[in-house]
Amino acid sequence: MKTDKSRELFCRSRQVIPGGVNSPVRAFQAVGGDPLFIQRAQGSHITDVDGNTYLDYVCSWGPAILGHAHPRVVEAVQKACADGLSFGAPTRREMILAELIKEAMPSIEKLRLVNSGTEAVMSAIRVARGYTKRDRIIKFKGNYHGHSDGLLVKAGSAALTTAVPDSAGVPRSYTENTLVALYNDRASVQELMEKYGHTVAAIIVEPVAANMGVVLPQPGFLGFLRDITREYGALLIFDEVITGFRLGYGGAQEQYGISPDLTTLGKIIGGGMPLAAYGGKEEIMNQVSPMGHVYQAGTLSGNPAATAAGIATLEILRDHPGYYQELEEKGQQLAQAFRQRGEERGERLQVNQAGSLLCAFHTDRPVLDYDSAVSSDTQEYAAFFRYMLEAGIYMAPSQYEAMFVSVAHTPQEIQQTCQAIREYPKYRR
Ligand code: HOZ
Repeated sequence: MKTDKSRELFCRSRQVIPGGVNSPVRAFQAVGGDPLFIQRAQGSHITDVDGNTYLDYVCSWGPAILGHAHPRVVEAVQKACADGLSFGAPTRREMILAELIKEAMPSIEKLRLVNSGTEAVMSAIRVARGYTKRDRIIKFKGNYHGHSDGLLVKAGSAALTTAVPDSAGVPRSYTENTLVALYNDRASVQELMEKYGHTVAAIIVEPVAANMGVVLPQPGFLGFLRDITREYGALLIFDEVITGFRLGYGGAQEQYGISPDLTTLGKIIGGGMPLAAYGGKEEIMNQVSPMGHVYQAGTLSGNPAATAAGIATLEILRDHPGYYQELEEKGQQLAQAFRQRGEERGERLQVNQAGSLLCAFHTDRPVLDYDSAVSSDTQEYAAFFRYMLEAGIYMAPSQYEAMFVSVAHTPQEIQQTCQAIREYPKYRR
């Protein structure tokens, strides 16, 4: 496989962009080799600048649930662009997208559109603090909520593989109100709440963790968080940037039957464009300026092209409820292929899957939390990643990300992937 052009662009990029990338995981540091520079993507495939085409399981890290460049989404964006790219004034599309989101997630009575998941979470936390008049928050070790200062504490995603779970450049005073509990460990939450509960503004959680690989909530864990936050008058924030509109049209909150006070969304709601949102109970969201005293603003918030992509994507998903069953089946088939390989070859493999999100960890410990996730043999993952790439299949370039499946992956492509997974020869470079 020729990758000369990617390599050349990577060399040039490194001269002007730190590490040659605009988001660390893209640099392939966790798997070795140089990143592929992508020329275009269509449906379930991406093509690099050297002309190599791959079956894509990164799916832009989640947004491409319909596959890349869905014709209806592209057409909606083109139409919006022709009318102007940004106005910094209200539009009909913003309202329609907000209505669609509210309809899908009854816990969201009002919402604000922003540009990225990081911004959505940062704003939701500010609202929680403004509403409760409390400063502390609790997050979970290995959960990732974007790169705002107060949340870069024991974070997941590339913060995990680049060894900066606590980033330099974040003053200690910015994180002293961030308490860290253990995912799926009620006792650790209970302990913090007993000590600090009446000063805790919110507990924020990825309802299905998808930034330390995929880790499912244990039965009752999310319900426990709902109860304990109510008990102490704190808010429960579901970070559904990844799970929203992916686990089902109503997100993880619908799947697990839990109604959070605030929700953050991103990825799918922008249909591939930079768009995110935070929302929740009306009384809480009415704290946001200009109604209330919690300030949050943005020149490109509710951008016309991004909202057009989001509306088209959500309308397609809403009108095809069967897609979610198909995605679940595809996820199960891929998970089963990993399990079969593990059993047949006596390999240490733990497979976690929730709908179209999945991850195979190279460890013999069931993966329920951060510590079990990092017991995974990342060199083994790196070898598997390179093998899959050679087989024309593009996986996340890190053990600690999810494998994303889209509506565009055909049954044949899933079978082809399952075969490649099963046939993975155990080798190391
Ligand atoms: N935080 C994202 C993965 N969980 C990274 C996205 C990107 O590099 O595009």
